[in-house]
Amino acid sequence: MAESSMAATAGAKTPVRSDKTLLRALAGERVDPPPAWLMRQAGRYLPEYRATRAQAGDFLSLCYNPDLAAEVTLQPIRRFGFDAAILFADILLLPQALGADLWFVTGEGPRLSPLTDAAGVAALKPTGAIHETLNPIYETVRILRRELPEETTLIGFAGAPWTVATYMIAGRGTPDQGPAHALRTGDPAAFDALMAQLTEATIEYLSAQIEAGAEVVKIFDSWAGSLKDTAFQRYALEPARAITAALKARHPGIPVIGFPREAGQGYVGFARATGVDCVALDNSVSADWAAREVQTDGCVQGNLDPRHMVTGGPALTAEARRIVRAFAGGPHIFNLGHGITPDADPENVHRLLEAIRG
Ligand code: 1CP
Repeated sequence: MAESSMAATAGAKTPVRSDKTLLRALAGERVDPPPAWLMRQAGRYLPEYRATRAQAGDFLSLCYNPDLAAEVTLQPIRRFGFDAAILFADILLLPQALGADLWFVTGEGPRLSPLTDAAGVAALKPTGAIHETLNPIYETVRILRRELPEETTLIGFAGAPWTVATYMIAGRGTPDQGPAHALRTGDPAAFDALMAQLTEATIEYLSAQIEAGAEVVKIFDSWAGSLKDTAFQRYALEPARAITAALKARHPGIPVIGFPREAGQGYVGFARATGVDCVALDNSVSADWAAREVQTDGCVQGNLDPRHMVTGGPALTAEARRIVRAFAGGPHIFNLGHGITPDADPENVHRLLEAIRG
């Protein structure tokens, strides 16, 4: 109640005040202990996830089944009591909604029909058609808003246009994003047309998630690190800026987390240049450096090496506490630097939360 009345009087620029720790950190407040969640917190390291995935049949059927997708989103909340839940879906559902064929090869990863030229871009469905495919995802969001504990924040997400384009162009994950770089330099008009449509479609997709009940959205640019200098500005910064501006114009106060993974020096000034409320950091940068160079602009998220969730022991506790201390001077959301891996030990998640929360 208090939350909605404050929202009504807060005005367009002021973030909604809330008792939710994650929203407070995103609004620029230093929260002690910091709110915590983990990328890929619903996943194969949890036996209950593997059971629900088997019930769904395969990964994509799980994504498009709102009851089961909501169930796997809730599993790590029940088991660990994280401060946030992230919608269970995948960044590659958007290309599928735009007409790409998509399937997952067990043990290898995603496959899509490759998009190699201007004709391929022109053959994509119009942006307005995406909701036909993505409606079940919005239903998952609605179920989650009903079922999540009051103190848990619901995060929606999408891939950033560059990262999504790398999969669409190659038709699969690649070590160096070579095919996408080749199209970017070889046929810039086709590449720019693809980026423009992905930017527009991402705005529509995230906006629909927000309308369904997502309280924060995160933009995953997993391959931002392979863009340098002007290419980074044009294809990582600029789309993040355009998406953030459009979402905030439509949904005043909606917090946005940007994750330009492995951007290195590109993390500096990223929040100012794009308008995101929080920059998520991978574990290749030091927390002390990021506290000085990035957190000075606002909230940061990160950045424990996911290997600690496999190896555990005193190093896990020491490293988690070191990160909490490094970021203790400003707003911080605790997370890993990348997703938790299938070989992680769920007991180590309990140990991690103990280390953070004391
Ligand atoms: O169960 C399984 O076998 C499938 C494994 C899996 C899972 C659990 C995939 C396949 N996607 C997901 C869920 C997922 N993907 C979420 C759900 C929410 C959560 O974090 O719990 C999110 C946010 C993603 C985002 C995603 N998908 C990214 C960006 C983040 C990152 O990891 O860098 C990327 C690049 C993908 C593509 C993708 N989907 C799945 C795989 C194996 C991959 C990566 C392929 C590659 O390595 O190139």
